[in-house]
Amino acid sequence: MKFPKDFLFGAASASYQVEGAWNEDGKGVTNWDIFSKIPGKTFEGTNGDVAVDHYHRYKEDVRLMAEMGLESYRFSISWARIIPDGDGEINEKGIEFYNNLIDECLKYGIVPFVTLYHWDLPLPLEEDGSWTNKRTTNAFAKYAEVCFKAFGDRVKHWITFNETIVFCTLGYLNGAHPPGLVNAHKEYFQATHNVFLAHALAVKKYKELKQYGEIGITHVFSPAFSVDGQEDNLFAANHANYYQTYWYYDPILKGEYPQYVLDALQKKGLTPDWTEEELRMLKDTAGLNDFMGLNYYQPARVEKIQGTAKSVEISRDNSTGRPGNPSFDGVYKTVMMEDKVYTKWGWEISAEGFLDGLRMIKERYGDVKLYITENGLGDEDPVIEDEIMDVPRIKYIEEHLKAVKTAIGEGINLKGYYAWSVIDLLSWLNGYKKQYGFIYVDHKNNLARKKKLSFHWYKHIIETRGEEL
Ligand code: BGP
Repeated sequence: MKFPKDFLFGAASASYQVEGAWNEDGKGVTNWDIFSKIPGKTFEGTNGDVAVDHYHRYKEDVRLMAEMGLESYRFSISWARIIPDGDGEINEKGIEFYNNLIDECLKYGIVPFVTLYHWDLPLPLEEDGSWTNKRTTNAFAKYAEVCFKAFGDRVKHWITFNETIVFCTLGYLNGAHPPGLVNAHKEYFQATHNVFLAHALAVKKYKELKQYGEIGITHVFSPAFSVDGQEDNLFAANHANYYQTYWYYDPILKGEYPQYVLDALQKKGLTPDWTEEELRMLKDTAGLNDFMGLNYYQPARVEKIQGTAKSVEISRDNSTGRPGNPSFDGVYKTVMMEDKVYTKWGWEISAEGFLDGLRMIKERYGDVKLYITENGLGDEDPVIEDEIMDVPRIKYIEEHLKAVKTAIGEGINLKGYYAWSVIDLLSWLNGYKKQYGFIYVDHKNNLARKKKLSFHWYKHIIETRGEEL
């Protein structure tokens, strides 16, 4: 079987992780420009000031993507390039950069798939309460509208937010992302609600503009499975799915929050401040959302914590996705299992978990259109006689594409696959050491680009539309 003709083979990046040019052409300062420079916050103090200089080298990068046969490029817009202070004046130079990038993609027939928010927030908004303040929600709606009007004639695929769970968990519970708060439970839930509301406002605006493209959101997809058949662990896995998946997907796809979580929040006094009007807004826009983007790296293997364990403060080292952390409410923890396979960074490799998770999504949300907006292997790539022999990455993507194929065969409505990442880039907490790209960046040689083995492999997969998978 070949992948259907309308299925997009793509790859992804995010502004802060690739662009660099952090203070050029009128760009405003962002939360990450500041946070990454606080000692101890990032791996070996790395930051995105230069990143892989995509801002200046986008033409070369897009040409390489075209050579690879890439059908679609998922990238994010840096809000602070468009509106430097978050909700004030528009910076024409920022508009110009993304116009150029979009046009460069279109020149080669590469479909731009644009994320509006991949974590870099203009500093004035960050300093005014970040996502706990509805000022940020409203500012986002305005920024989204500016982008729709500037780019919507050519961009027909929009993602409002990337992985709300990650920037909220790491920002408000673990202290590992801005604003760097720890165990701020109330703020955490408030921030998630304000993001869902911002998403709804943007979706509504997009539909009003009648640009006839599609808009959705991207969430982490980390389905939870019990470590065994024991009742308390099965309970824990279900509990984890409610907090880690349904809390994030339900307001978008069903237009309401899961009652199971709402009840617990009410008991604990953690219910976000919201109005009837806001809740109605979620309800009214749920049907307008066109798709759900899923970023899948690994499933969660879950075990019930016995007794009255308390949630603990989690350091940066424990915030990099490796299992072993307790849930914020002390109900369960994620664990590593002996019979599973893990990457060098302790992330489980499981295409089966991917497929089972997709089935779970279909069961709960029906026929919703899905894109895999990220999936890939973080590794230290072997270099043999000057060639980057990233065979483990090829294996990883191969297995996961096979799962996608099986899922499509089962009637799951999957319309595209975006490998993370198109090019080696800055990992938020792992610096440049953890590589994901099809294109290698030589940090010892003026950031020169080089094709990896996986580049040629992915090109072949795209050319043959995955027939051999
Ligand atoms: C996702 C993010 C990406 C990217 C990826 C890999 O959560 O959306 O931006 O960072 O994870 O993560 P890491 O670099 O930590 O391995």
